[in-house]
Amino acid sequence: MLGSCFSRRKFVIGAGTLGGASLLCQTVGCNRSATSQSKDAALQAGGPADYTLTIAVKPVELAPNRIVSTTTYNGQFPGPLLRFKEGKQVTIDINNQTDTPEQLHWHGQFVSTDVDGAAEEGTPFIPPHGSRRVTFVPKPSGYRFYHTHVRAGANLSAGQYAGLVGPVYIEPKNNPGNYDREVFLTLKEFEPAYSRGGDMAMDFLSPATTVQELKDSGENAMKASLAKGAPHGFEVGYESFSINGRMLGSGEPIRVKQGERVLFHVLNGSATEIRSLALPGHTFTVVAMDGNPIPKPVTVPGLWLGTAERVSAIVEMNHPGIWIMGDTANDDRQHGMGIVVEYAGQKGKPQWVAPKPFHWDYAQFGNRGAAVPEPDQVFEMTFAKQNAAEGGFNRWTINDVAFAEDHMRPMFRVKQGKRYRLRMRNASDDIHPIHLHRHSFELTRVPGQATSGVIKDVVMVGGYQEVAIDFVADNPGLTLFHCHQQLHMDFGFMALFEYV
Ligand SMILES: [Cu+2]
Repeated sequence: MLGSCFSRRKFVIGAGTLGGASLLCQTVGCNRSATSQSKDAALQAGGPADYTLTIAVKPVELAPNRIVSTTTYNGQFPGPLLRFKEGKQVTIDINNQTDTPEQLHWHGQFVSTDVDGAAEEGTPFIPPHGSRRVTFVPKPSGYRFYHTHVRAGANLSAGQYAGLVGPVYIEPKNNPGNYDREVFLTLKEFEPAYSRGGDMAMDFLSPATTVQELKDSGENAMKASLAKGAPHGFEVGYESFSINGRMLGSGEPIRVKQGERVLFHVLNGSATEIRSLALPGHTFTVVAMDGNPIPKPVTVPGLWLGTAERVSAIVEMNHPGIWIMGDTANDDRQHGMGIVVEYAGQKGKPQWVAPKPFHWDYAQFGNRGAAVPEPDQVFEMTFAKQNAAEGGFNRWTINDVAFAEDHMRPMFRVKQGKRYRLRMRNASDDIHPIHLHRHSFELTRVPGQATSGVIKDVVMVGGYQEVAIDFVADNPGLTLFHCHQQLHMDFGFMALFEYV
């Protein structure tokens, strides 16, 4: 056991690029036998795996004249759709044909720390030119996904800037779905580059209620930094935009028939961006968020998704034509963020009609104002930005602590079976899609209003806004909490929960 831990530690230090991992043995202890357990599991499972995922650099044809080289699963983007059955154990071999250690994170699933795919929790790396076999029981049912979970830092070809994203669907034991067919859409940008300012949508979250104290604090910090002559911290922009790895107009259209009810499973697979999606003349009836059914279906004019969020929505095909389903941001759509929806028997050029601006109010999907159980404990969290503080990158803090190699110690302690509330206060002007590993949470307060019944694993916390989420500590082991925006998580925006 000690041997495996030491060798992993040595290997991690040798790899050099993985922030936070080298202190793992010291901070979380060497008495776990994760590596040897996984080997045992491989031996016991024997025989071939149910699935094999191979990580390798491959060309991806976004359009006939736009072929990018990026790291993929099985040479394709997105990675293959994995359809699991809830409660039926699966064995997956993950091969890493790259020169760097990898982590494959099973986003939204209640798995163990050995399988989850986060070095910060103690998951062993998939070594360069090596492989790892994982075995787990998929749950909960619904729309999940898998993606890489390594620090990219300043390397725009690493982490989720690459093509390491793929959808998972866990079939429920009973499927009550009232639809004719399913279509999976993964939204993802390619060819990233740094910039000094963003053009990220900011004003779509509703209501726009902000907290003056947070605003004062964030604005004062920014003013002080700029007064000292600091530039704005780096942001990331992209050259190419795609749905299912094809730029608008380059891939096969979605072919539909009038009257069909199509269930779209939409994933924002971006490393850093927030996306919108609209289909002219049609509405979306949202039935699940992050794979979890909402209390009752809600019809909206379009969707907004923070990084790593998923929405499952039924579109009734009742407006024949050839349409562009795409991002409402003209520039992003014109650079590829869209897909053609083609009704049978219709001809002509795909049409885009800009929708009226629509807002995104999480509370509309829940039970407005309904009571939720009182938590056993409330954790207060304040998120803050230190402008351009780390080599030109913004540094991010939770309660004034930036997660880093020397700050790997768990910040929050939970007891199994207890219910916790995270009161998240954003003292920055950026939107943060916040993610909790290995657990789901319930939205209990979104800006200005109480809510219940919406179960998610990512939620956007708007600039200077406050959001509360509740979760039950029901999956022991170190649990990572972080902003899913790669530039934020890589520069401090993480914390660990430990079970005590
Ligand atoms: Cu963030």
